[in-house]
Parts: sequence; C-alpha cells; structure tokens
Amino acid sequence: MNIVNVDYDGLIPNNVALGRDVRVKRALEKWHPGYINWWNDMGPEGFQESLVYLRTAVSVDPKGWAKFDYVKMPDYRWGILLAPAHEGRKIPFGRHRGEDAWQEVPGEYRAMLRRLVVIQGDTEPASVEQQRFLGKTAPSLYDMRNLFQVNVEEGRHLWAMVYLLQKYFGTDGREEAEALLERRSGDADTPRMLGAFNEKTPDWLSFFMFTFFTDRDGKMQLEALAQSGFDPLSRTCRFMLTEEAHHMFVGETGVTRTIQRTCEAMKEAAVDDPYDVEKVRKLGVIDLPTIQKKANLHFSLTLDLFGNEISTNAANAFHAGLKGRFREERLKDDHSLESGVYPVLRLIDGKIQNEDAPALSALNMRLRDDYVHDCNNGIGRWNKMIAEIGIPFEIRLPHVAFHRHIGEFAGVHTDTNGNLLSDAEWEKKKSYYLPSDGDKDFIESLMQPETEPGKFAGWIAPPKVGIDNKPGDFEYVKIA
Ligand code: BYC
Ligand code: FE
Ligand code: FE
Repeated sequence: MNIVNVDYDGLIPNNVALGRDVRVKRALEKWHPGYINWWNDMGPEGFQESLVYLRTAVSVDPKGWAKFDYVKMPDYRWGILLAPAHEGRKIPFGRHRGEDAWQEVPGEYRAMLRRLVVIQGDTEPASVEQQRFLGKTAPSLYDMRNLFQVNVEEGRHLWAMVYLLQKYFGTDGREEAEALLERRSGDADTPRMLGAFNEKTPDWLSFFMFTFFTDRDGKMQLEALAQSGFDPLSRTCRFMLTEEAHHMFVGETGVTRTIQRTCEAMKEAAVDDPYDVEKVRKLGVIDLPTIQKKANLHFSLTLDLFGNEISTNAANAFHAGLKGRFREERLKDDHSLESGVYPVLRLIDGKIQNEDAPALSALNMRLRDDYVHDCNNGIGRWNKMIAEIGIPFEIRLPHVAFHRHIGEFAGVHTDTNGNLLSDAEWEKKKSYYLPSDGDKDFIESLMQPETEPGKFAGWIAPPKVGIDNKPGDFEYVKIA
C-alpha cells in the first residue's frame, strides 16, 4: 500500500498499516466505543443526526488530500494519518542533533514525551466540549458547517495522540488514553489540563476569536512538536498542521466578516464615531470596541498556554530533542542553544523590562514571540478591512503582561499598554478592557440562528467564496 493513501477498509481508517499491527489495532478498537460515547455526550449538541458537508482526508499528499461529502458526524471516519516519513531523517536539535531520528520512544525520555503527548491530546476534545452548544446559534449554514468541520478534526487530533499513546507507551499509554475521555472542560473535579481549555466559548465571536488565537497556539505548538526527534510524533503533527490551516482560516475570516458587517452598517447609517457604542449597537452589529475587548480576552488567555517565560521543562524538552522551535530548520545557529541568551520580558523592581536569559530556559518565551508575530499578521488584515471601508479604528493586541494567569505577570494587573495598575484601579477599569456582563448580554442578543441556505445573521457579512467552491445558497447542513 502506498503510504500516501489511506486505508478505509477497517473500523479505523489509517495509513500506518494498522492491519498488520494486531496489538495496536485491538487497543484502538477497544478505545473506539468510549470515544463514540464521548462524542455523542460532548460533541455538537442537537446536530448528531444532521447531514453535514464535511471534508475527510483520503490521502496525506498535501495536494488534494480531502474529499467532501455529506456525513452524520458520529459516522465521520476518524482516522490515523501520519505525514510521509523522510528517509534517513536526523534529530534536528538538542544534544542528540545529527543522530538518526527515533522510531521508538527513547527510554530515558519516556515520561517527558508522554507528558507532551497527553497535554497536546487533552486540548483537542476540550475544544469540542467548549464549542458544543454553538450549532444552535449559528449565523448561517456555512458557518455551522465550518464549526462542525473544526470539531470533527479536533476529534481526529485526539485520535492522533491516542494512537501514539497506544502504540508507543504500553499500559500507561492505555490509561492516559482512557483519561483523555474522562476529563471535561470546565468541570470542577476533572477539568482539562490547561487553563484556556476550561473557559467558555459562549458565542460566535468568541468562537472566531478562539480559532484565531487559541488554534494558532495549537499551530505553534504543533510546529514545535513537528520538529521532534521522535519521528512518529513529528509525522503526526505535520499532518495535523495541514488541518489546522482551516481552523485558522475560520477564525481569521470569521472576525473579518464580523468587522466588515459592522463597518458597512456604520457607513450605511452614517455613524462615523466607532466609540458611539449605543448608536452602533442599534444597527444590530457588534461595535468595534467590543470586538477589541474580545480580542484582548482571547489573546491573553491564549498567552497563558505558552507556560512560564523561564521554563526548565521547555529547556529539557529541547535539550532532549523532543520539542523544537518554530521552523527550527530555517534558524541559523548551533541548534543546541547551550551558550546563547534570549531577551525575556520580566517584572524587575516593579518595572516591566527585558532581561537576557539563557536561551534554553527561554524557549517558551521565544515560541510566544513567534506567536505574537503571527497574530499581528492576521490582525493587519482585519485592520485593512476597517481602513478600506473608511472607519477610523484599529484593532491592537494588548501588551503581553495584560490579564495573565501564568508566568511572570500572573501576580500583577496592567492596562492593555502594560502599565501597572493597583487592584483598585483594575477593578474600576477592567470592563473597559475586557467584555463586561452588558457586552456579553448584547452579543448574546444577536446570536439568533439563521438556518435558511444562503442567508446570514445580520451581524456578519457573507464569505467571499463557498467551501469546496459551492454556490452561495448551498445547503451545507441538512438539519435533521
Ligand atoms: N495551565 O515549565 P512550565 C491546541 C504548568 S493548543 C495550567 O512553564 P512548560 C488546540 C506546567 O504544566 C496546543 N498549567 O511549563 C488549540 C508545569 O507543571 P508541572 C496544546 C500550566 O511545560 C485549539 C508548571 O506549570 N499543545 O493544540 O514549559 C483547539 C510549570 O510550567 C500552564 C501544547 O501545549 C497552563 N496554561 O509549558 C484545539 C504542547 N502552563 O509539570 C487544540 C504540549 C504551565 O511542573 N505542551 N503550566 O506539574 C507543552 O509544550 C508544555 O507543557 C506547555 C507548558 C507549553 C503547555
Ligand atoms: Fe487540534
Ligand atoms: Fe485546531
């Protein structure tokens, strides 16, 4: 069988010759019913019987790997898909740089590797749980379909990590795979592992911000893990990244279309002042300052996912060759980082300032910097839309110290420019920076479902083109 093509004959589609790996095949088949139960309990509520126009991977060839068709989500063919192996691949960084990439788990790094796989795996079902009620308020069938596409792919990402656990980590891998189905986003007793994945995604603007900001953390972390010297992890993440591109698209275009509708409505009604929130809201669109607040919230929550600025975990993972840097292969240094330094923004003597730290310890910071850069590219495109329509407003990322719960700035309050605030000032001003109850109520009031093919809720502009080149009135979801 050609590695590029996916075998759809068995219960679990795959390109890893599962048919010849009886132990792992059995383990996954045993895990499968629990997964389906989880999907039925925690997946998109109210739409499990609907036919959704979804893409399914039929190959891992970057050109034309997907086929589109109507499926009921519980019948989606979640599979195990690894990007093709690179013949003779070497470990690209760390103390084992230049040695053959590992095809089995290196014993000395087993625990560290398992932890990385489990954390990655935990975020995937968490996001499905967070988004499970959004189908009911979808602004169009097009958007509903995109939500469900993201959801089934996050489900597949869970499969991707579970495959690694079942194949390479024996009994404890199996236990971790079970536990991934047991934790629940936001649950007081059994929460998901990382903070942002226990927050709510209450409305569609949050969903778009989440896919813009938080899925983009996914992209950065997957890029770092795609460098891994543990080859099966690298290949798994490489294929996940091709799916991640669509999640990023959903977020970026979702916010752009929201902004577009707001700006167009303002132009039509000759409302020039973007800060005249009441007037803008009367037009049935989300005012730009509130969109900024949502961005502040989701950006700051997502920064917490990069861990501490100074991290021995990150240093150890890099040194061991398990987790690299963003685009490691393009970086021009010794790829061992044993001697270099990296500037880290810290709180020193009550001031936020840069301090050089050992480069190895600063890897979370470095990945976060790459992430911020990537976010700014997307936000530039939002601002281009605002400028084109001619509204005097710019969306800006808040300072990295703003509203943080992990790391250097967890103990302080700042405004969005990074000026320190006392507790009292913060309490007074925070509804200026983050969505207030009133803002949330207003957004919620707009979240009325639009389920007629080709129609869109009044607060969001239609997309420029359809999915899979379908016409504007295509019925992306046949609601049952
Ligand atoms: N919440 O040394 P540190 C995605 C803990 S998103 C709670 O700085 P490290 C997706 C930390 O565990 C990408 N706890 O940590 C997106 C540690 O505890 P222990 C997901 C936190 O390891 C949208 C202690 O604090 N993938 O795919 O350097 C939809 C010391 O911290 C948090 C990954 O994250 C937190 N935010 O950095 C669907 C990649 N941060 O061990 C999917 C795998 C830190 O001392 N994970 N702690 O008990 C990693 O690479 C790292 O574990 C982290 C944390 C970057 C997450
Ligand atoms: Fe994912
Ligand atoms: Fe994603």
